[in-house]
Amino acid sequence: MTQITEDCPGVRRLGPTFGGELSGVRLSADTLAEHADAIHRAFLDNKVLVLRDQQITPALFSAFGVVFGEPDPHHVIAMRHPEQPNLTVLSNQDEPGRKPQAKYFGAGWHSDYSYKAVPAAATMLLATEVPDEGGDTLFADMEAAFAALPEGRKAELRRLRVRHQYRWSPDRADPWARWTFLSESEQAATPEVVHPLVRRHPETSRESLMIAPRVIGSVIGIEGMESTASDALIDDLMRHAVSERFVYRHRYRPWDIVVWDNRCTLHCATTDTLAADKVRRMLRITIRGLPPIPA
Ligand SMILES: O=C(O)CCC(=O)C(=O)O
Ligand SMILES: [Fe+2]
Repeated sequence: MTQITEDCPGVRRLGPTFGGELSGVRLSADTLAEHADAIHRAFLDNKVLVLRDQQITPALFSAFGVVFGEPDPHHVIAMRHPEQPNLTVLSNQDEPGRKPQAKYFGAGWHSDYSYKAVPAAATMLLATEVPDEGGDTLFADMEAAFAALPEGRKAELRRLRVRHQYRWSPDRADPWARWTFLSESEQAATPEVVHPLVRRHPETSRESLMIAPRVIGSVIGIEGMESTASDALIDDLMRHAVSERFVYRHRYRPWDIVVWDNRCTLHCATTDTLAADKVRRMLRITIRGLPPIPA
């Protein structure tokens, strides 16, 4: 059934509580400015916004990113696009100069740059090479997940803060394996930071859970809480947040643009289970946010 979201004409709902496909937009250098407001509004309303069939150049994709704010390229320098410094190139293939782990970038639930003092606002991918199957991205609606909790629980959670540090690693059993993936200066650029567990969105004012799995989501634990209790709380919140009723699975078509709001969603790449002969390449832009606002 095609459902049009009430507040945003031209948008078809994709996921259970969020996710929208915006139609009627063909991006070009001439039309970008004219569409910018509608795109930005649809992004805020839908949290994950999809535009189909946008066969555009890296330069135009880079210009598209600026609609959402100031680009903030990934700290792993080897992943950057050679000509467009704001773009990262994601690939599940062995690419020159890259560590093999880079093929599984983002496999595991997380919110981009949650391990930084200033996390990402939006991230967007342009799907330049898409396998015939697999390589989907999963998204979870962290506003809906928070809203579904009992009031007493919400009040308790609003008082907590979470310790984050960049720990992404394909080795689930060894969170500190990140040190083999990052250079010394990249390590120095990612010290521990503390963020509220419940954050308020700076543009929509809605509350959402800011949590991710402990090892792969760059979360160390709840501030001031003994580790067994902290681990149990985080695992429990994660089970809740990524249950089917809050999750949208995006299956890519070539030249999809997918833009997500890291301030109210989590996402998870599935490239770790994609067969090596299924080629998947994406251009990626991440937009700088603000320090998270406690709810
Ligand atoms: O490749 C994907 O599906 C998502 C990768 C990711 O986590 C990101 O680009 O932030
Ligand atoms: Fe990510």
